[in-house]
Amino acid sequence: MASAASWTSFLKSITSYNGDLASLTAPPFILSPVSLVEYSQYWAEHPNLLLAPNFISNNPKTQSDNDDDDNDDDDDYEADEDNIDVKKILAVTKWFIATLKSQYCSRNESMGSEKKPLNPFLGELFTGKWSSVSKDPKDSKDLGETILLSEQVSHHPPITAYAIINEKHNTTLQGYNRIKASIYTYTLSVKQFGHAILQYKNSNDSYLITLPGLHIEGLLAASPFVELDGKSYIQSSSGYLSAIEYSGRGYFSGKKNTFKAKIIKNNEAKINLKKKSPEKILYTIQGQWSEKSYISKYNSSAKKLFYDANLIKPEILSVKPIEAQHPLESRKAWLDVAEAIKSGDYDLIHNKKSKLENDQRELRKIEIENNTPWKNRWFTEIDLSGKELPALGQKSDPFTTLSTLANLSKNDVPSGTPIGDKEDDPNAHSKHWRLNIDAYKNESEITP
Ligand code: 0T9
Repeated sequence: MASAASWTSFLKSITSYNGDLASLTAPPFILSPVSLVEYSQYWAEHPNLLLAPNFISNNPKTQSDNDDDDNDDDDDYEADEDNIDVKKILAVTKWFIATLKSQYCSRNESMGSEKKPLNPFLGELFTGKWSSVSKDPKDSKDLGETILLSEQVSHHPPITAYAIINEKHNTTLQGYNRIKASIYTYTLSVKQFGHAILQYKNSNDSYLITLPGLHIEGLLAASPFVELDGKSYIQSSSGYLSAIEYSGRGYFSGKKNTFKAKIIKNNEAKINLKKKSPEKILYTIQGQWSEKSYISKYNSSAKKLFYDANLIKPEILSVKPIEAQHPLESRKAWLDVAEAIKSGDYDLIHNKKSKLENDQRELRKIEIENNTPWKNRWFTEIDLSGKELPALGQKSDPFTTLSTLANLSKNDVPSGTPIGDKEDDPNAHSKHWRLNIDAYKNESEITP
C-alpha cells in the first residue's frame, strides 16, 4: 500500500519534470544501488565477440564450406562471404547486437524491472577486468585480459566516459555518453549523445558506433522497462555501414526488442535522407536483439541464424573487493547509500545520499576558492570543429573520417544524427571525450 501511494506521488512529480532527472525523488523500491558509471561494463560482456574481428583472416573457402551450404542449419553464414571487410563489419555488428541485452535488459533480469541508477559524482571511477577464458565453449582462442576504465567526467550535465582495452590483441573501444530526457504523458523519452570508437590496431580497422534513442515504458504499472527506438549506425574505416533500426512491441512486428540491420557499402548509398535511389543492401539482419536474429544475403531468401542472445551467458567483469578500492571508486564511495537502498529505509537512503552530495558541494566550493578546478583522471575533451588543426604530432581523430563517410554530424547533437537533419544543430560545439593514453599508462594508484 505504502509503495503504491509513493509511486502515485512520484508519477505526479514527473508531470512537472524540468529536464533534470536527478531532481526526481523516486520511491526506494525503484532505486538501484548501482551507479550509472558502472553501465560502461555492458559493452564487453561478450569479450570473445568484441575481439572476434582480430581472428578474421583471408582464408580461402574450404571445400566443406561449399558442400553443406543449404541443408545445414548450424552452418556459419560467415563461410559464405569472402570479402574480409564485409566479414569484419558483420562480426562487429554481431558484437554490438550482443551488447544490447546487457545494456537494456540486465536490470530487469537482476532486479525485476528497470531501476533509477545512482547519479555519479564528478570524478567517480569504475574499473574491472575480464579474464582471458571465453565463455563460449566453441572458442578456444587466447583472448588475453580485457580491462575497463570508466569515469564520470562531468556532473552538470552527467557525462560518463569509458575505455575498454585489450593489450594482447591491440584492441580499444572508447566512448562517452550523456542523455537528454523528456516526458510525454507517462513515457520517458531519452536521446543519447556521444558515440564509441572501436579500434583494431593490428589490422588498422576502426569503427564508429552511434547510440540509439530509447524510451521508458511501464511507468503507470510501476514496472518500467526500456524500449529502443530510431536508428543507430556502425561505420567502418573500410567503407561499410551497418544501419540498424529499432522498434518495440507496439510497432510493426508486434514483438518486443525488434531490430533490422542493413549492411551497405558506403559509396553505393550514403545514409539517405531523401531515399531517392534504392540502396544496394549486402545483408539484412532481423529479429529480436534480446532473443534470436537471422541474416539473409542480398537477393537470397535463405535465412541463417545470426545471433541467439540466450545461448551464451554474459561474462561479468571482476572487480576488486571494496576494501581494496580507492575512495573515488564507485562501489566504495556509494557503499553506505547502496546498503541503505537494499534495506529499503527511506530516511537512511536520504541521509547517506545527502552526506555524499554535501561533501561534493563542499569540494566544488574549495576548488573555486583556491582556483584549483577538478582534473579529470583518464579522459580529456577534444575539439573536432576543424577550426584548429591538430597540434604537431597529434593524429587526426577517427570520428572525423568515419562520421564523414557515414554522412553523420560531427557536432554534439543526438548520436547518429545525419548531416542536415532537423536535429543537426549547426551551433552545437564539436567537443568529444577521449581516452588520455598517457594518463592510463602512468596510472599507478588505481588498478582494475
Ligand atoms: C548508457 C543505458 C543508459 C546509459 C541509461 C535512461 C536511464 C539512464 C541512462 C542510456 C548505457 O550504455 C545504456 C541504459 C539504461 C538507461 C537508463 C534507463 C533509465 O530508466 C534511466 C533513467 C535516468 C531513469 O532512471 C528514469 C527514472 C525511473 C523511474 C525509471 C526506472
